[in-house]
Amino acid sequence: MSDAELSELPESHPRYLSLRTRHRIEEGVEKGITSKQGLIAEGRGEAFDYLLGERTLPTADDAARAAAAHLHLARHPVISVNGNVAALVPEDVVALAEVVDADIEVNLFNRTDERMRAIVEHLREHGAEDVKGLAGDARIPGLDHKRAVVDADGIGDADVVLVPLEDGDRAEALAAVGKTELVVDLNPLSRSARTAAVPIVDNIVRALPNITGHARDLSGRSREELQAVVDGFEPATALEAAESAIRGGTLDSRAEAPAETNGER
Ligand code: PTJ
Repeated sequence: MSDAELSELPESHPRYLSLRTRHRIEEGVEKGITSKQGLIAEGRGEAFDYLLGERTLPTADDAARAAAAHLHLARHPVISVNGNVAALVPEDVVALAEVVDADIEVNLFNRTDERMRAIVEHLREHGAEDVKGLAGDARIPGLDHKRAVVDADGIGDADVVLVPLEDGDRAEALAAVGKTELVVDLNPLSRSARTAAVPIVDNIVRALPNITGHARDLSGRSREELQAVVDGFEPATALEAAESAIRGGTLDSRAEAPAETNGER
């Protein structure tokens, strides 16, 4: 879809948001930010989102709040950015990093120098000041060469990492070295979602602003209050709720209003 076609599409069109999201991914591929595999990943995500009713489940909202509490409690939080995340939500990544004082690091499944540089530049254009990932001077053990590359003073040093749309192997490898993983993935059956301390089964375009909304709301709370939010979240319950919404959803339930959240939409 071209820019002109998108600008002519009324916002009332039932697939407006989905088409706008696709358009961002298409643009990402054209700019050399998103990989071709990213197009396939987006299609898969879209199918899950359709079955979820393109809404934030109450349990996904709880997960977003727990993720925000984890990010506030962290010694060194890092938001990992891949080609899909950079294309879809660059301004939301920058906003969240600012609220929770996190580093932003580009970390790619299909790592090339050109894509790394294009994504760093794209994030800078959207307001990021310091973007990590280019140093690539540390390795996550247990992964093949390129997927293992991280910055020693970024993901290498992080205690909490937000990894949206991660591939399962790397999610497992990060968890194996003791990092707390906050995962955004529309597939509740994926290994990344199942490995995560906090699986947020929601579309990244809704989840990131929602985490930021919760993070703003939780700013200034005591460590005890934040810990209570973390302790009150049950990953297994959130995964079960998402799976059951996907398997049992009907067109009627999909038409229900989205869950009330503290996030900005
Ligand atoms: O930019 P790179 O090189 O790091 O590559 C990124 C992709 C996403 C291509 C790579 O990590 C990959 O191949 O991932 P997978 O294994 O296809 O997993 C992507 C997961 O993200 C799937 O479970 C999708 O359902 C999910 N997903 C796709 N789009 C969204 C999503 N989850 C949340 N929001 C989305 N918009």
